[in-house]
Amino acid sequence: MRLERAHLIHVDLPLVSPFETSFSVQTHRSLLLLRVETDQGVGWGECVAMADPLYSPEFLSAADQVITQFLLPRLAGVDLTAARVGHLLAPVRGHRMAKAAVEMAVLDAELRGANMSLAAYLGAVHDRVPSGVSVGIMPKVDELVAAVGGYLDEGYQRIKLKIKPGWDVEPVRTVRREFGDIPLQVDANAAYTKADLPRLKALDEFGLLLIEQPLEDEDLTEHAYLAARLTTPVCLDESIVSAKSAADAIALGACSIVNIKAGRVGGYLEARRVHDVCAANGVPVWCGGMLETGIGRAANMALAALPNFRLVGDTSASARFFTTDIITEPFVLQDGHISVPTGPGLGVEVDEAALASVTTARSELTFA
Ligand code: OSB
Ligand code: MG
Repeated sequence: MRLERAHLIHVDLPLVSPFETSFSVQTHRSLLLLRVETDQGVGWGECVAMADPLYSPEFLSAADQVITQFLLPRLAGVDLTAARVGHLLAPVRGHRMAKAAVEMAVLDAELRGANMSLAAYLGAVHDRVPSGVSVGIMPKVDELVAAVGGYLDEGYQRIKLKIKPGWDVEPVRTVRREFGDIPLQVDANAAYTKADLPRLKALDEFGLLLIEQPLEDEDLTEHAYLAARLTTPVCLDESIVSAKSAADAIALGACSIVNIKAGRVGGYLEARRVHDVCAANGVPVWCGGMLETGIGRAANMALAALPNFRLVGDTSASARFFTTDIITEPFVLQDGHISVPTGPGLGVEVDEAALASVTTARSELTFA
């Protein structure tokens, strides 16, 4: 397969409601889509970086630059397969979310040409995945209770509460009191330090499924310290950037569960390697989310259908974040589950006219 042309498409979509985490309040999702044209057809990728470098060091305008200047030129004039992309891009350090978008677009083009679904290519064993939801920090606990109640009514099978110092024990206690023994977990996005052990220990009494990324990305030793002292299992998100870092974190005792986001680890192929390393160590994984459009959501459903995705993920319906997923047909909740696409490649069709209506910037690159 030969790369002929690429389009970088910046999009802005309003969110159905503000999404607050320990690091930001989002009212809309700015995102970057990548459309590649090859001699075998078109492929789509989505870059999960956010507008600002607050969740991870990557951010959208930097992703555009690194894809344009350093990543796509390395694929030009090469006999391309998705499996070769990682090696071709390896000399460029970091920028995993940008690399993941490139690999995803190549994968989509290749698999469409081969008439194979991403789920089949990755080794999926389920045709639908259970759906969980990540619930943001709210101005008042009452509003949180109303939001959680709404999601449970819709059929979501697991609730994740975003926490930060000052918004932790109280909201968790209230949600437990209101909704009883629901599958419940929390995500701190690195907002605590080792000195917060007593505060985090106070969450133990609520029987949470896990606590996600309490400490800084690089604090593996500190996570191990915490994990040895909490009864709530520690799960890592930001800290896990590769299969190697997953192996290291497990060996250190820094976590007993891993959140897999393909963008964070450099692509769906590395995500599968993270899955395999965790499976080999008896560590269950679940699929994280980054407020994806239907393009990224489609790929996440395929990934989440692998056998070691034993916990419910942030695999929500499109309507969790967007009124209309005007990029692709929306992913909908049926009986608390979402169907894994079966069509070739990502298995979704991009509505290019609708996409044009939300595009804020677009550039085109041509390759010889
Ligand atoms: O830490 O999991 C996270 C969204 C943006 C950045 C980081 C995170 C999140 C979420 C998941 O919590 C949201 C989703 O369902 O896409
Ligand atoms: Mg997280």
